[in-house]
Amino acid sequence: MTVFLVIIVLALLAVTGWQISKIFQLSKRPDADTSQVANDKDNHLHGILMLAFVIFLYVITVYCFWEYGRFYLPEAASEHGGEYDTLMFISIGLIMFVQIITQGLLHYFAYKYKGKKTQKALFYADNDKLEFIWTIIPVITLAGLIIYGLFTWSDIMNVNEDEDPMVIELYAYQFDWRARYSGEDNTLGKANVRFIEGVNQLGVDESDSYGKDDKIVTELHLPVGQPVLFKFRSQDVLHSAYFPFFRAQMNVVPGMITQFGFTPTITTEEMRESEYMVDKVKSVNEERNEKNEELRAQGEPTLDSYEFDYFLLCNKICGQAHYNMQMKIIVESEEDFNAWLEEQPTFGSTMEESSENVDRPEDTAGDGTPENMEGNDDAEGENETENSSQEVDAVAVVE
Ligand SMILES: [Cu+2]
Repeated sequence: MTVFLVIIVLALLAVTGWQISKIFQLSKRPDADTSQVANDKDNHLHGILMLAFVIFLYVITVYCFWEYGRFYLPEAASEHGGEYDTLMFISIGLIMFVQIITQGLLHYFAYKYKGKKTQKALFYADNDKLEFIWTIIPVITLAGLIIYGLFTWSDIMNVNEDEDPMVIELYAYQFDWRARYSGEDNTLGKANVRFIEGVNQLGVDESDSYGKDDKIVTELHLPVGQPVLFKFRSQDVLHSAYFPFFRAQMNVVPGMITQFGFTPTITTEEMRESEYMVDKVKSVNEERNEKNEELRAQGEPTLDSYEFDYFLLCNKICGQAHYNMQMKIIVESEEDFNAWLEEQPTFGSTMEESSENVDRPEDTAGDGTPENMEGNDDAEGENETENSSQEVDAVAVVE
């Protein structure tokens, strides 16, 4: 309704403006120039406006770089990140250089050769030499850029199997991530959404021996300096795994496995101590403190102070809670990583535990009547207990 009213008001304003301009035209002196054809004065004004517009464009460009340049990401935290940044800076630099010159010339010529009564346009059919120059220069430049881009692309995308990368599956679903480490054998067990049941949230094939030692976790830990190969799988819709600090992104497509490999080079701790991050964290916390004063005055709960962490984000709008689809990434030393991984339960042990719980309903049901349950052959009762115990486990994994 409000939108409808706003549209009506805008339409009425437009009609008013049009009527006012008509009144101005009627009130002009009879000897004034009412011709629809632009005269020298109009052309001069348009020429000046063309110049003013390009100056405005340049000023706003410089201002944006100055003001928002600080939002650019810091040094890449992965091995290939530097290559990626160089490719991007060279491309942006080249585009900016050509853009500034051609845009400036375009507007300057519009001003310089503005229409004049005394001036007649020259008929000039073509010039082979000029056409050759303005074709061959972009062709060479673009071909160079594309070839350089292709080499960088294949450098980044081709995973060097000789480096023996650690294989990790990243599993996306509305609206969260899970990571599955491939265990001692560095081979992921087969998986399929059809196997999703109870605690087996990722649908790992229980009959595949490679899957027994897989470890499913809610937080991604990576050892610094170790090549990692990610295999992406989606449960439902199209997602996109986005690691901005590592300059990596890959679509996560239902029904197929996509992959991307990189080597993290900066630990979470090192990134926290970097000059860039210290400044950023400080400014975020200053803002939060200001906000907290307001919140305190209103008697509302205050915000926690911010600490930097790497995150895996979803970069495809995949549904209502897409904005909140993220998983913490911790890059740490190999010893810390190994100690952490050691503590995580394997898929095999999780499944065993869950089936044990199903076999012994008294453990989870806790109603103190195991004798009654044991003596009860009613299939319905059994199923009920099975479902409830699986639910308890499923919740434990999700949390
Ligand atoms: Cu998503």
